[in-house]
Amino acid sequence: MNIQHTDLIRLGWNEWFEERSASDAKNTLARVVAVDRNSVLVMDHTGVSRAKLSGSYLYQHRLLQELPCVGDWVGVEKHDGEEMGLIQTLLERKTVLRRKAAGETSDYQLIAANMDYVMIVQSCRGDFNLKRLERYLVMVREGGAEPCILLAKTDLVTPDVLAAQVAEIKAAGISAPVYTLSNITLEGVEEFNQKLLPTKTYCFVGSSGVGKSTIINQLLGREMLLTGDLSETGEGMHTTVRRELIILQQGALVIDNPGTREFGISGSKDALRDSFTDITALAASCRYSDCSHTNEPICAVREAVKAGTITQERYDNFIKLSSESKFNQMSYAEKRKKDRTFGKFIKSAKKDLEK
Ligand SMILES: Nc1nc2c(ncn2[C@@H]2O[C@H](COP(=O)(O)OP(=O)(O)OP(=O)(O)O)[C@@H](O)[C@H]2O)c(=O)[nH]1
Ligand SMILES: [Mg+2]
Ligand SMILES: [Zn+2]
Repeated sequence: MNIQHTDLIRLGWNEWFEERSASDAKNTLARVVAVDRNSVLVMDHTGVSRAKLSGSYLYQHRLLQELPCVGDWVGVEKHDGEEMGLIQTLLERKTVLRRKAAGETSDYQLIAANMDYVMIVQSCRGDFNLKRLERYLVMVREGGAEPCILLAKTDLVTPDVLAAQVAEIKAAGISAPVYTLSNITLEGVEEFNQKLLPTKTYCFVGSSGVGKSTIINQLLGREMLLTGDLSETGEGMHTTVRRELIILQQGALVIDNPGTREFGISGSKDALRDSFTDITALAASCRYSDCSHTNEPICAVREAVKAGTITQERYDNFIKLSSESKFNQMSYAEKRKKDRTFGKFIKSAKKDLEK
């Protein structure tokens, strides 16, 4: 495969995008580095500039998830002498990180796009939570990126506590790599830094105050992102207010995120299967191939819970996530139906215009 846009490789461009991008002489390819209220900050081979959505783009794309988000590749039309570029196209996304939009809608809010890895950050003290970790893992896999787990603030716990947390992750059957580090003692920072590969994009997620921005500043070797001082209670406060994509000196691209309080899981069966490999392996021995592992006779999963091979907690979490996942699939189907109706509406509206 021949990559024509070699000057974009350092921004994360690769063969996957090259294969899917139509040659388009009018527009310049650029990557979205931040989305602000009235404009989008984009980076291309010449540097950073501002752009806004063109009228025709807005006309054609009405769904929340069709709006550019951090990490997206867009086609920008630039006119000489004009400060603002016009975003005309949005390239297909390789991966996404998304959550259900607030309220009753089946719309999704995109957190970021086209990341290769998602760093799920938890603080060893006060924040470590296996269930939340599993929720994140499902969400990451669903969006197509690779998850990594980062336990931060290791200076706040004893080595025993840290070892127990790592062991708990492994015992839960989670196969994602686990890194540990402290921004105070710097233990683990260099090892972590070396794992980050040039031209790959890493999105950092996790509760507020766990140290995401501090870690990224550490990797940058300077203070660029605002970090928060802990409140009296030791609870984190929201410091990062916008998502942004930053290129590290060593070439990796990182996306910082404001801490997330709750994540609606937008799960698929596949993503769930990947996160509960032990349960899905057992499911093959259930009597019914579509066993829900709740009330069917001869269920290998419930047998395993009874025998203690799978903890009650893990089982409960699996059942909860799979029912949420079913719910979301349903609303996704509904949304598709709505989309089609809306598409027809747009088509007929255009025809009317042409008359
Ligand atoms: N003890 C200790 N404190 C840390 C460590 N890393 C960060 N902190 C402190 O934790 C607080 C929150 O750190 P941030 O980096 O702002 O956390 P964040 O995850 O970016 O938070 P949001 O932007 O709100 O999502 C700051 O006061 C940091 O100084 C660490 O390794 N050890
Ligand atoms: Mg932050
Ligand atoms: Zn079963």
